Amino acid sequence: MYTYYISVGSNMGDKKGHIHSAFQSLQEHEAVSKVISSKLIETEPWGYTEQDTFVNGMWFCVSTLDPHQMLDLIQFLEKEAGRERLIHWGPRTLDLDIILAYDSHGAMLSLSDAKLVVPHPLFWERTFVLEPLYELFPTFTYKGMTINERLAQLSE
Ligand code: PH2
Ligand code: MG
Ligand code: MG
Repeated sequence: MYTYYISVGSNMGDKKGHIHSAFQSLQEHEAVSKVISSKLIETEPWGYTEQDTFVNGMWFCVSTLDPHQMLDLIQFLEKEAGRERLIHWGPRTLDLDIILAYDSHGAMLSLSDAKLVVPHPLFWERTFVLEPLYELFPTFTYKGMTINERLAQLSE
């Protein structure tokens, strides 16, 4: 059994609709026993700023799928939402990123290969990831800092 924190984002078409459909598909998947969503928030584009505002959120998910199997599943859900990979960090109907992963003992997984890097290499820089993560996991600390301390630092 694994637990995941999966960041969700959309800034094209029916943004909340894409997110809700993917949430339902994940919830109905036989290898997924639980999915909890944070609130969805509207955020300004980060990185590549010449694009529409995003709807962002975070999912907590319990599954027997290992990280690479989970990656395959969320990439399938992105495809179902009509995702095309055109511009790096550009507009997308649905983006699902594994932010954190834990094994059945509650140990945080660190992995890095050509397909997948966990924890997500940029999550600690992004308020649109940290705000919804805080809602689901307020006690999380990283590099000796709480999420709230990091958010304060990022807004300086
Ligand atoms: N995703 C990106 C790039 N920039 N900005 C916001 N606000 N939300 C996102 O989900 C986002 C972004 C690449 O994954
Ligand atoms: Mg992303
Ligand atoms: Mg992505």
